[in-house]
Amino acid sequence: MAAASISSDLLERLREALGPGGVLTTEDDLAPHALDWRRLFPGKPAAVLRPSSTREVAAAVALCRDAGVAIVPQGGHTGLAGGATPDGSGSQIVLALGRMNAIRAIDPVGLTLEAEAGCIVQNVQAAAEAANRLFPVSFAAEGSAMIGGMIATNAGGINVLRYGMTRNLVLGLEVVLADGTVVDGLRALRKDNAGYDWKQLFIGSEGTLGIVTAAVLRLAPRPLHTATAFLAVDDPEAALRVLRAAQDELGDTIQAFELISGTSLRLVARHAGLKSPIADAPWTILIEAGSSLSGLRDAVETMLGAVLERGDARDGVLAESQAQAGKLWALRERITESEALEGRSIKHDVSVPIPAIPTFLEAADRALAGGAPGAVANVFGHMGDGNIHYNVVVQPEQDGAAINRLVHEVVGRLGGSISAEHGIGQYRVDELVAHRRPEEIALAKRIKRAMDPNGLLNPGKVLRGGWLLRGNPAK
Ligand code: 2HG
Ligand code: ZN
Repeated sequence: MAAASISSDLLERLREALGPGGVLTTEDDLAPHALDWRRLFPGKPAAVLRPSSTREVAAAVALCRDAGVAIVPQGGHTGLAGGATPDGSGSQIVLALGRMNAIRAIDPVGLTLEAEAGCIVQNVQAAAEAANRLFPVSFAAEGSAMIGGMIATNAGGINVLRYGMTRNLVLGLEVVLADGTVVDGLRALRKDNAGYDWKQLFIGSEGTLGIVTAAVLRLAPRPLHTATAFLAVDDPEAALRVLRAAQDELGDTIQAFELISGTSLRLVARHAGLKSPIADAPWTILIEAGSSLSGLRDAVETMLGAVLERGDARDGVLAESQAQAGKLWALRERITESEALEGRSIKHDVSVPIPAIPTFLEAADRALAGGAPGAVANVFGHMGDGNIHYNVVVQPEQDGAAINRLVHEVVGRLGGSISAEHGIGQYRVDELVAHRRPEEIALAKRIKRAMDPNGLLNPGKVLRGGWLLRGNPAK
């Protein structure tokens, strides 16, 4: 079947540039690329391109630019903000990077790894591990998510507390610009202060400024020992006290500090069949510490003893083995899929200053009880980073936009962010404008105009389109 609204001439040229397997147009071939993981943002690709090299990406981008056709870059499309699916017009081309999946180099002494955009995150972790090093970015979708998407969304995950977001772990970047120019900044340098750090513009820009084709990633030494503890607490205030104790007593060895509500654990029990080792706790905390020095386990045990004795924690278990730690982590990692099986949910990926988390949760619960009776908040997240996933499981008739406003109003009041780690995509485009200062939006538009003057890179994501082609960035 001929692709929808792009010319056969363009298709012909793309086939010449990418080879016959590099251009998909049948409905069956397009279908897997048309829908995001949550099935919230269905689109209609005109075609799907599958380049196998940076040179092919550049050729495809240049051809689309000449034809005035928009491109939507796509990795493992596990994103939660609809950033990687096209709109429904049938006029946008998806550029799927999965064939570019080589790990080009690994340097265990320089602590760097060079990978192409289509590498699965888990494969990069495994390659680092095989060299006895750690690639620290880790999140539930790592088995399908790709390096390009991870960079384009500046992915966070469970180890941000110790290693920072993706932004902190990219040393060098190769990108294809909107006109097809390849910019090769694949430097494996840990210090590089020569001029603008332009790669940061592309990290977290969700494919709206250029297309990431490869990166040099920062590795870390692998902690020889880890200790994983699971604790029950009465409320988020108590969780905050435990965080303080962990900071005081475990110092820089803490690599994850996750807060999990009783509601989340009930969802995981119901849909994934996994049981918490601590029954009926209103809140639980999953802490992981790592170190190459001995004595880590003793330190975690001492910290647990102290918080139990003070009554900050009610109950606690310390994993006896890697297998047990894995079981504790499964309780955390399977929340998202369990929530999806429960029904429709309105997600809020918010951050507030860490000490404000209890206030946020109390105020959001109050707003929800008043404005959306019967809705249940599935609360979990990266408490050590101030990042809470306040996901509201709603009845079909409930108004998602109104719930968004209620929760985000509280976030705004507390000086927080409406997207801590998932990005804006198409999900939060309108809300971004309401939650950033006009000068910030105007600056973002100036950058977009400079990088993508024809508005052909992932249009409608992060910033709504239209203004660019009307010619007035102030609109
Ligand atoms: C996580 O922390 C992910 O597991 C997904 O960021 C969160 O499902 C969500 O809202
Ligand atoms: Zn998260």
